[in-house]
Formats: sequence, structure tokens, C-alpha cells
Amino acid sequence: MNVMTPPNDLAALWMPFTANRYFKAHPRMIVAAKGCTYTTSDGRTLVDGLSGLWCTGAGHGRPEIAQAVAQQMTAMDYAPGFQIGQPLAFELANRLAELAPGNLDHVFFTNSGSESADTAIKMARGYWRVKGEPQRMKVIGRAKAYHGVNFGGMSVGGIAGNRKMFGGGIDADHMPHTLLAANAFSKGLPKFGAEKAEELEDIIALHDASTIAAVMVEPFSGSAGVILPPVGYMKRIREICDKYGILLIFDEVITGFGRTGHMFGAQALGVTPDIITLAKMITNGTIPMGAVLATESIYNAFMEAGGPEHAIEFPHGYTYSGHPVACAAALATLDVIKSDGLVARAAKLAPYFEEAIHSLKGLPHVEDIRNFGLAGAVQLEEVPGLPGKRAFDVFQKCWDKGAYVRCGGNTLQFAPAFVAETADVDRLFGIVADALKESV
Ligand code: PXG
Repeated sequence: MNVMTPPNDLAALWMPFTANRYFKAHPRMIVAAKGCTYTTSDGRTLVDGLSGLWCTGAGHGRPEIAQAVAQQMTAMDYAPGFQIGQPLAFELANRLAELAPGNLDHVFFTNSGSESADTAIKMARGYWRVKGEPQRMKVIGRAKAYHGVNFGGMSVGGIAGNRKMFGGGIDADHMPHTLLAANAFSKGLPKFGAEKAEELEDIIALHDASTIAAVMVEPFSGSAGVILPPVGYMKRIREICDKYGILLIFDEVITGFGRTGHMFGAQALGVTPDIITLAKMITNGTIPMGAVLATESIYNAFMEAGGPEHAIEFPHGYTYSGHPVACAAALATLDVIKSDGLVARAAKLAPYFEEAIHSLKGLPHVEDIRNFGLAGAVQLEEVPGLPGKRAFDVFQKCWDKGAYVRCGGNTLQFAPAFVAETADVDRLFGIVADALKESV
């Protein structure tokens, strides 16, 4: 294997969501990936505990995807998507519409989860404008939610640390999150707390429904440490949205394409939203891409209000919306998901994963463990005055011992590939257990 030596000069790269100073003093470099493993620059093999950043469920290095990308690069490297079409974008939209729940039959392409979030918000606001209710502009999110880093998603998101540096965003308010001490160490969806949904009624009463375009939620909050909706909670959110005619947006950037053991989180929870945002697994992480699915009635509202036929109905889009190479990667990914039965495979591995992650209960500083499908998080007691420090230290120890895991706030997060074997899960949690035992 060609193992690259890390460059001596790490100064020029300003790394995203990274402690740059610590990293540059203690670099952690990966240079190759295959299946459920990464190879470090010093030649060690690490088990990949988060499918990259929740995006490589089909495993790294899938030849089917690489070949489709190479072929498309040669056939047509780029095509303008404004006023001109190319067949792969239509084919992919049809495939996604077929898979989508309910009548979410129209697909808009983006390049990331953040762009999908902002596109969805614009769709919701634009929808009310074309329907003659332009005062419906506010979007209601939740505390601890993550909808990416662009101004719309940042505002609707509820992670203070991601917002406070950047000033005013869009008009948004927030429901409480659904983390409850009574649910600590629950397996799967927690029992208590469905009544948290009623707080949406209070927020609607405060602002008046006539000012609210949409409610935006993740089926479960991934980045905040797998915060799950209590049983019945999401159905109640849907009912309240319906009562006031408010659109419901599911941010399925993490939950889309099988993570929950169902194709979409919507199906896992039995709740159909009006808009779904996607990214990450759409190309198995290979080529940046995102998508927004909207219902027939949202799409039709724009078409009906569109004015003369030559007019643009939705003045929004990206140079790379529906990029042919990304489409080729996504179509190949959907083929792999189908031919390998990956959604069923995720569902089958989930109970084993559940037992493995809950076996960490009782280890030092573990104050909660949460899981759903092939997603899980371990919450650690905070070192007084140093939020995030303990999880960061465990992350570094896992790296040293042979596992890539993710830390965020006081949590460690886990999302193995759907192609993982039980031995990979054992190795991952064996290393995490050893790291926790050494944690101070
Ligand atoms: N929505 C959700 C629900 C996400 O999880 C985004 C939007 C933004 O996607 P982009 O492609 O713009 O990054 C995300 C991203 C973590 C972690 O630690 C999660 C994400 C990204 C990086 C780390 O859990 N999710």
C-alpha cells in the first residue's frame, strides 16, 4: 500500500470544525479507506466508527461507484443545469421520488446538507408567498438541532456554539429538545416525553400560526449525540402542524438511505413530512451532493403561480445542482443499496449494535447511552468547567488504540457502515471500552 507521509507544513489549511492548534501539534492523518476501515499515515488500520461523517454506509471503496464516476467523467464531465437538462438528473430524481414516502415526488438537487437545509427553507417560504400568505416566514426548529452551517440552517439549528460568532440569521424560534433524565439508558425510541411536542402549541400561540412557514426537525438529532424522539412525539408534531397548516420539514441528511433500518427516518417513525432534505449517503460520501424532496402540492403551487411560461418559477439553484458526476455516483449508490439489501442489513445488525453499545454502561463517566437503528451515542459526565474535554480525550485515546469515533460536546457518536460485520462492532466497542476505562 502506498502510505503517504504527512506534509511537514500544516499551516495553510484552515480545517473545518477542528481544533486547528491542537491538530497541528498532534496531527491525525488518514490516507486510505476500504470497507469499514481507514489506514493512517503511519500505516495503522482503524475501524471506522462513524461511516466517515455518517456518509459511507455501503462501506469505503465500492468499485461500482468508482467505475460509474470514472465513466461519467469521461462521457460528460459537467453540464449546465440552468435551462438545460441532462438525463442522469431526471433518472435520479425519478428513482428518489419512487423511494420517497407519501407524495414527495419532486426533487431539487444541491451539493451538501447545509444547502439542502437552506433550499428547503426557501421552498417553504416561497410556497407561502405564491399561496398568497407572504407573512408566513418564520421557521420553528429545536434546541440542539443541527441543520448545517448556512444562514438558514444555522438559524433554525439549536447549537449555540455554531451561532454566536456569526450574528443575526433568519427569523426562527425553537422548541425544546427531547433529552430527559428519565429516559437515560433507553434502548431505541425512549418511552417518556411525547408531551414535549405540546410545546409547539405554545410557540405557535406566541407568534401566531399566520407568521409561521414551517417546522423543521431531524427524525433524530445526530450531531447533538443521537437525541431521539420519544414514542408518539413526532406523530403529535405532525398533527399540530396540520392543525395550523404549517409545513413540516424532515432533515434526513443523516437518517436518509437506511441509517434507521428503514430507507428514510420518516418511514421508521411512521410520519410523512412535506419536505425532506438529503445529502451524505446519497452518493455514499464519494461526491458532494444533496437533494430536497417536496410534495406534489408544493411543486404545483410554484408551477401554478409561475406567470408566463418562459418565467422561472423558483429563482434558486447551484452551478452544480444535479452535477452529472454526482448523479452517476448517486445512481450507482442506489444500485448498491438495492443489490446488497443494505437497508435490511442495517436493520439486521441494529440489535447487535444495540447490545454492544449498551455494554458500556457502568464504565467510568458514562451517564447515558442512546441508540436507534445503526446510530448511537454515549454521553459522558462533563469535566467541571471544560465542556467537551472528556469526550475529546476519549476520541484521541480511541484513535491511538485503533478506532475512529466522533466526539461532539460531551458525547461520543457511533454509526457503523451497514456492511459492518459483528466482529467490526466488537472491535469498535472493545476499543471504546478500553479508552473509557483509562478516562480520567
Ligand atoms: N443536517 C443534518 C441533520 C446534518 O447532520 C447537515 C445538515 C449539514 O450537512 P453538510 O453536508 O452541509 O455538512 C448535517 C451534517 C457529527 C457531524 O459530528 C454531523 C454532520 C456533519 C459533520 C459532523 O455528527 N452533519
